[in-house]
Amino acid sequence: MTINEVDVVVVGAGFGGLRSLYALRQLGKTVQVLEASDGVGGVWYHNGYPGARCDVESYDYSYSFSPELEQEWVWSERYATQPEIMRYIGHVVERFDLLRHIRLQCRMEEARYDEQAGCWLLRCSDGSQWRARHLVLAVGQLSAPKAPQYPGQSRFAGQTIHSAVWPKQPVDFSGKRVAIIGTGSSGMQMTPVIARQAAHLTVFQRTPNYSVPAANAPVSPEEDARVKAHYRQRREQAWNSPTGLGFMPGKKSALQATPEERAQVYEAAWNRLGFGFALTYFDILLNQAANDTAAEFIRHKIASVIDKPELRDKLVPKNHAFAARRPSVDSGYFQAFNRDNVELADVREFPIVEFTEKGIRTTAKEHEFDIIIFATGFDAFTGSLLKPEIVGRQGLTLRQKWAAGPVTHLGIGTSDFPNLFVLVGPGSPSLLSNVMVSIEEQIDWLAALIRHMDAEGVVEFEAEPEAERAWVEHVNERAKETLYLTTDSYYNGAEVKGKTRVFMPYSGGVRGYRRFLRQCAEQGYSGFALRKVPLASQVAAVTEQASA
Ligand code: NA7
Repeated sequence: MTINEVDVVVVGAGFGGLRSLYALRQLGKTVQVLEASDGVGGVWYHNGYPGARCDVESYDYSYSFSPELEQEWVWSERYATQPEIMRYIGHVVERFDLLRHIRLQCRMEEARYDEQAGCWLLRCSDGSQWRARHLVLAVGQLSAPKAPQYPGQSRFAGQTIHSAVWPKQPVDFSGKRVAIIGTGSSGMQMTPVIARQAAHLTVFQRTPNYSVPAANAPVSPEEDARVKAHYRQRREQAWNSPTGLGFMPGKKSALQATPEERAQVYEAAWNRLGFGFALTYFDILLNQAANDTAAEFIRHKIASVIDKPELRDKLVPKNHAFAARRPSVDSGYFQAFNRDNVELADVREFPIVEFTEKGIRTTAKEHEFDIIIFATGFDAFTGSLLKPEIVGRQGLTLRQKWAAGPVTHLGIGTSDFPNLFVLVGPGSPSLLSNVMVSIEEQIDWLAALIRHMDAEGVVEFEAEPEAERAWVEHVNERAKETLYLTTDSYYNGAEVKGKTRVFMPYSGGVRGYRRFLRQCAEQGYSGFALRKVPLASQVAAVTEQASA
């Protein structure tokens, strides 16, 4: 069996993988992208449910590496829909001639580090094998869908769909009785759209979620020209903002403002800012009392658009701090419940008992459906990283190494797994940031590291155990300053039963994170061992000398 040789293998052809491919090709490296599915686009390729839309503004959720690309691409809406994002991805792939380096329907099943040679050996689902100095895991943080298993699930005679494995053919909801299980961003986005098409829609809610209106709108040619005339400044602002979204936190504490002032500030943010609402005062995510003021405002806003009094109390979130789990940025979710054909099923009050041939039986009654949609989210952060067998030094697997939670230095590499680079994974700002900013920051940093390795004749880089212990501690310390630890969420591993409970993303912001990356590089990649001869070969040589 031939083993294909390249400098770098990138796993995943989503935004991260494509950007990695571009950056590493620019370095002059031979790069192979391996993608399990039959198309590029990663999570966007699969999440084609009705209403799927980015919750970050289009101009910010796009690549910044090419001013020409920035200028020529025209976004039609403030928040791009999934089809428009897919068109953008298609354009990027074609414009930068990326497709010929991507192998589709090729799932990396095993990666094994060859300690003597200092390179990775990969085995894939299509039988292909690869050898590469560097392995970049760009597998996504929300790409391993999860769904509960109910008794009788296979008995259901209708169609069952997961929001993250959406069929490529359009689903016809007209005249259908539809169920959505889950009220995270996916459930909240699809609800108003499906409600308009279906005969009847039942939304099964476990935890009422906070949401801020998207205030989505078409982009006018004037607006487009205005943004493009100052695109660099806009990017600078995003890079220098804590979340990469361009919003700077207010200088004041929410508790210093008078109730009238707060009402004004919150009202203005509510009508325009989406996620930026959480930064109106600097302490909304740091202090419970400050958070209460924002949460109270939102509860009032949500209740005010719900016509049915009996639903207000059920739909209004109350048991967790605003933004301690990811809020949604919606377009008419709560208003959808004013329709006669939309029903809420509260699974905390009446849990789902089983699936039947006709639908779902709760402790209250049997609901009949033609289509049941699982909008139940993902095994976040580590789900896709731990799926393949990744074997580092001495047979140690990544699953074993991270059994008590992911351990990385700077969210990038982990000891015993040299030349392995995790893109926007645990320990990096990742899902707490505009992920596009984080992707570009990290991959440009890796490209610089590889350039440095080449210049110095270094063949192996590896996180040092002491450095990764210190980084994990720092990630935890930063999280303790926030309200993120006050509730269960996918940030802390609570989304999957039995998953180790640790806080995974870095909450110190993209600006602070960039400082760490720069400092690390300036100090000769401190915290990473850089070796001109692979460690195992050095050890072998010393042993040989000693025995001679
Ligand atoms: P999320 O945000 O993880 O939401 C999943 C939803 O599914 C959430 O409301 C869950 O309730 C619910 N869920 C999960 N399991 C169950 C069961 N067993 N019964 C009832 N309800 C359940 O995933 P999304 O796909 O919506 O969004 C993912 C990200 O995409 C989002 O954060 C944005 O970044 C974009 P819970 O809250 O756990 O009680």
